Amino acid sequence: MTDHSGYALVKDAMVIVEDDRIAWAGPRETAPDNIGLSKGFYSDTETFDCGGRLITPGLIDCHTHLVYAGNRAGEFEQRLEGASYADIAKRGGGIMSTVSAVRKASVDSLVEQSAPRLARLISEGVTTVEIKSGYGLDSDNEIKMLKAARQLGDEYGVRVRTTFLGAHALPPEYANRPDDYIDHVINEMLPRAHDLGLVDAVDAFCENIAFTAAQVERVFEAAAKFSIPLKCHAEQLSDMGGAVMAARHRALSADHLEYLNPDDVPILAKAGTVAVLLPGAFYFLRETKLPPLDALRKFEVPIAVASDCNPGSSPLTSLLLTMNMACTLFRMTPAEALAGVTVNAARALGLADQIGTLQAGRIADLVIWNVDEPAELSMNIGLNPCAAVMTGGHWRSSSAARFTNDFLPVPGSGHP
Ligand code: DI6
Ligand code: FE
Repeated sequence: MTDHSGYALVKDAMVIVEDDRIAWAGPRETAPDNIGLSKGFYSDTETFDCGGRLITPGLIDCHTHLVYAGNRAGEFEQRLEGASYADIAKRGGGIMSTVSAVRKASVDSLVEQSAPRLARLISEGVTTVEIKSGYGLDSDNEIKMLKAARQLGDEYGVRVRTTFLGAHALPPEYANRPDDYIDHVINEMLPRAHDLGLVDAVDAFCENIAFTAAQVERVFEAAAKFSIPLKCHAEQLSDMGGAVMAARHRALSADHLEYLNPDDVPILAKAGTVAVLLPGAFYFLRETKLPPLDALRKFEVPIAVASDCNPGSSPLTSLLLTMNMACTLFRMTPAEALAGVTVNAARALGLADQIGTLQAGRIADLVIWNVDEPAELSMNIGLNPCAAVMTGGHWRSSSAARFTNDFLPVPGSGHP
């Protein structure tokens, strides 16, 4: 007998959608017969029999750098010959090589080059994607990236949250002057991007190959003046104290965390900061130090899981494969992995009251899966059992048409 307790799974369930929202969800036999009646809800509604298939919230990829130009296949080869990710960065490759490619690209070219990555994610039931800037490293180019991210969301009918990551790496114009660059981020880049309404959150790379916790803290103080929510790349390659500093600033999330000291975990718990784990980067960089999973569980820090889709450390465009990696590499349970790409990912984006659960009042983003058990979503490597996707109360027709194998959401029986 499979234990489904961790999933809050409801057998023989019904979801009632009204406009763009879930009006009710629960066991079919207890479905209210009066919901929406005042609006003639049942007279003009369509019903769909999902044939007993699993329904989950739309998946949320809460940490990506999927807008970029070019590729870093050469670095992949160099690493296979023994160079480390940090060595390559110190030689001016790594993030800086993508910066050169992005600076040469137009918004349209960025959209065109990034679209296949987004399409691949959404083919697996992703309905919300966070996309960071961070490969422009000056105002115009960071803004260009954020515009490309928003345009992708509009074109693909997926909710895109844009994060300003100006403090991702030190651009060549500011070589050996990191504090001057931070001044520029604070005084010029962030205010301009914010004025254009392009910044949903602010992130920074706190790392020995990037910025210190004190430098990142200055960016966070500037963001706080605009009331912009915070996120932090912390403790990926070394323990720089970024996660604790981020928690002190009540950041939505601290991301990566392989080198987080377990003794610091209670500080994240107290702040309500989500731990976003990125097993794709752990895998691709052949990291061996595991994030402090036991301490995160013990202190009940919400754990999200994301692709970190980027050209250097995680060229990963599958959230289902990311869930598999979270289980196989981090020993997370399949139920934790599913929570990591739904309810906890929503928290990491500050959207927990809108998306991430199948619950009355939430936006009707949901996925119907051709699986018997929810653990299959994390177990399979490369199979895509996504049968149909609804975003904001609408069936995603392109997805249903393009990616369905044996199920199409056509009106059927099941009227209450
Ligand atoms: N950590 C990461 O894993 C990505 N950025 C970051 O701060 C990697 C970005 C890249 O290598 O292009
Ligand atoms: Fe990242």
